Formats: sequence, C-alpha cells, structure tokens
Amino acid sequence: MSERTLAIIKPDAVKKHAIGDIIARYEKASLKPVAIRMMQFSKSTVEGFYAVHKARPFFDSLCTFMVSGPVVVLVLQGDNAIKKNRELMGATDPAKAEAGTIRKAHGTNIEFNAVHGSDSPEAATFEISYFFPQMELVG
Ligand code: IDP
Ligand code: MG
Repeated sequence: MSERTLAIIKPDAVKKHAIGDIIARYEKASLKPVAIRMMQFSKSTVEGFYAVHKARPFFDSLCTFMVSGPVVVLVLQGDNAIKKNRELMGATDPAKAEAGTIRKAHGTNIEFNAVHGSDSPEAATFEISYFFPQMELVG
C-alpha cells in the first residue's frame, strides 16, 4: 500500500555533505520525495516536533542538537514507506545499525544519528502536517 512518511536529514549529516547520498538512497529504495524543505529549526519548532519525547532524559540535548545547523525535511512516498524508511535508516544507535543502512554510513552515536523517520502512520500524519500544508505535496 502506498503511503507517506516524514524524513529529516539532521544537522550532523548536512554538515558532512551527506544530503545527496541520503536522498539517492531514498530514491534507489523507491521512496519518492514528494516535498522537500531545507530549514533552520527554532527551539520551539523542534520542541513541538519532538513533544512525544518531552519526558525522556535526552530531550534537551536532542533539541540543542537539532537546532545546531540546517536540516532537510522531506515527505517520502512509496509502498510501505514508513517501515521501508525505518529499515533503510537502521537502528537508533549507529553502532547497532546493520551494514548498508544510512545510520551505519553517516551516524556518529545514538544522538547524532543522521536521519529521522516517522515510526507509525499516526506519527507520519502528525509530522507531515507539522511541516507541509497538503497543497505542497506533489505526489
Ligand atoms: P528514532 O529516531 O530511531 O525513532 P527515538 O527513540 O524516537 O529514535 O529518539 C529520537 C531521537 O532522539 C533519536 O533519533 C536520537 O537522535 C535521540 N536519542 C534517542 N535515544 C537517545 C539516547 O539514549 N541518548 C541521546 N539521544 C538519544
Ligand atoms: Mg522516533
């Protein structure tokens, strides 16, 4: 079933000039970009986006990381896009990520892990609408 997911190329990966490699991986996996936006998050933007993690001990550190430089926010569309993107990303901790995954290739540690991907249909709906009005999705 074709569905949509939200991906973010995080500040660490943008600084490493990995935008092109990461988008190429999405395309090769038949995850088609239907919206792309490069932006610098404000603190309130990232706190709202990661509100589900508010109680986690790493919340403040995560927010500081996510405002540390520009990010690329994308909507990806394809069959089983949510699960497929999670597989392409690899485990949260790059040290535990499988070979061939984005986090294995570009992640540094459990916090600086190169990419975000929605983890459920509910999260994808919230996350896509957080950044893109419906009319900006070209797929
Ligand atoms: P996910 O990105 O694989 O879905 P989540 O558990 O949703 O992982 O965590 C959101 C983000 O918070 C991670 O991608 C990572 O950047 C950061 N993070 C997760 N766990 C830790 C931790 O134990 N220490 C520091 N940062 C963490
Ligand atoms: Mg998550």
